[in-house]
Amino acid sequence: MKPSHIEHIGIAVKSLDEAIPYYERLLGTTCYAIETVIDQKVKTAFFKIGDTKIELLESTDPEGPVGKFIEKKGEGIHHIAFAVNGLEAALDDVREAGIKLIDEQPRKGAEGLHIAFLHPKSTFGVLTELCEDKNKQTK
Ligand code: CMX
Repeated sequence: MKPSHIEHIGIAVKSLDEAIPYYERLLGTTCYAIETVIDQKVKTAFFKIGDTKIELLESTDPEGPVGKFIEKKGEGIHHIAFAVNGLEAALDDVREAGIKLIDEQPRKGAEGLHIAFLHPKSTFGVLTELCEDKNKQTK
């Protein structure tokens, strides 16, 4: 497996309304998309910075993964996502390396990406996402 780039960094925030203006000013760009991912119990807001995105995550349910994260650790960096070509093969590599998967199979994430999470307990404490954009294969 050889990721092509950091696809996005996920940042847990209590309020998108409060965080968006800060990031717009910091990055000198506007938020280009807001999307609710119902099954993940989050509302997301996206910014582009080069090939990488910043994904702000506001929980829609205190029992969802981001709600629980904020309750335990407060706001902050929640996960890092690497872009790969061939997500199924990448997951086979990860399995072979003995890394624990949260998602055994790719599933649909925000922006129509195919995604899978690796468990932070086997990735040195960093919730790690692998993702593939089937419409935009990276080199
Ligand atoms: N980064 C690092 N560690 C994390 C973490 C994170 N983002 N989220 C949870 N953990 C740790 C907790 O601190 C806890 O550690 P301790 O056992 O040492 O206390 C442990 O993982 C278990 O946490 P928990 O609060 O009991 O939560 P669960 O076990 O129910 O779930 C996890 C943990 C990682 C499996 C779950 O949050 C998950 O499936 N995450 C992936 C999906 C996700 O985060 N989706 C939101 C993003 C949506 C998107 O981008 O599309």
